[in-house]
Amino acid sequence: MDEILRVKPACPANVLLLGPTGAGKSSFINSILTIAKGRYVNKAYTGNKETSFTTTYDCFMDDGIMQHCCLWDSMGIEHVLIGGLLLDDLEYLLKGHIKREYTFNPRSKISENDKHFRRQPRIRDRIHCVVFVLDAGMVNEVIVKPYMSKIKALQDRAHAQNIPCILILTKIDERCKEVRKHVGNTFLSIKIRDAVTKAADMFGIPEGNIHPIRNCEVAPKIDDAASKLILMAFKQIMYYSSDKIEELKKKELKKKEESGCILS
Ligand SMILES: Nc1nc2c(ncn2[C@@H]2O[C@H](COP(=O)(O)OP(=O)(O)OP(=O)(O)O)[C@@H](O)[C@H]2O)c(=O)[nH]1
Ligand SMILES: [Mg+2]
Repeated sequence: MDEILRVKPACPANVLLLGPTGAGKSSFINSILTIAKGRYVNKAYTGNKETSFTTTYDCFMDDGIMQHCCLWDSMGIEHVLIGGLLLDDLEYLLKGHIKREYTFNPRSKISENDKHFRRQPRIRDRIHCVVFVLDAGMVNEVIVKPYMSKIKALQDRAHAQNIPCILILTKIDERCKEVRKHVGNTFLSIKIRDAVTKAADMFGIPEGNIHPIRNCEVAPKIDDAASKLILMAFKQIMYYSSDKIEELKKKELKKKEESGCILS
């Protein structure tokens, strides 16, 4: 937690959570808020529905470890062609065009005349890190296949803008019974190691950027082993976001110098 507190980006880090419906995006936000507060928090509504439970774009901030971060909860990805988060909306999200409280329409992208559309986003409005959230039990070619093309396309959009991507594998307690008994067994579990290796292969994300976690809300007590895994992921999210903000600031400064707006 001390290391996270030492990360002080030039503006709050905007972190966008993406992933299939029911993967645990909203639960991950609640987990970080829970650890930050030291008690259970349930601000980002979670639940199980066939279509996305979260339909409104919302941002979560807090004090402590969350003081320099906004976690953005978005609508889930669905494997059907029309449904869930649209690629066009994602493009706008990444560039910071969509304001808080926009309700996604899975049939059509946001209109540029919508009151939630920001015409000229600044660096502080852009997304600085993308976090893909996937159920560890889904890391299996057959199950994840219908989602693959959509997830890859989302990844491509983030890569095109050079936005760092991290992958969170949730529900490790359901993937391995030894982990269910004690989350401290995570790095001893062959099943979890296999899920991480497979995910790295399938999505082309380095293993160091993949974090197996168990969300807090599923246990009767907040436990240290589960919190540590979540904090490790969050620390990397903060480091990467901070680097991205620095890069954007440098680029903006260079542009201003080149256009003669300021003396170099
Ligand atoms: N066992 C277990 N259940 C989890 C975990 N994380 C989330 N869940 C459960 O999975 C269900 C879906 O979680 P959400 O956080 O609502 O998922 P989401 O990705 O926000 O889903 P949408 O908003 O529908 O896109 C909830 O019932 C959670 O309690 C976990 O680590 N382990
Ligand atoms: Mg949700």
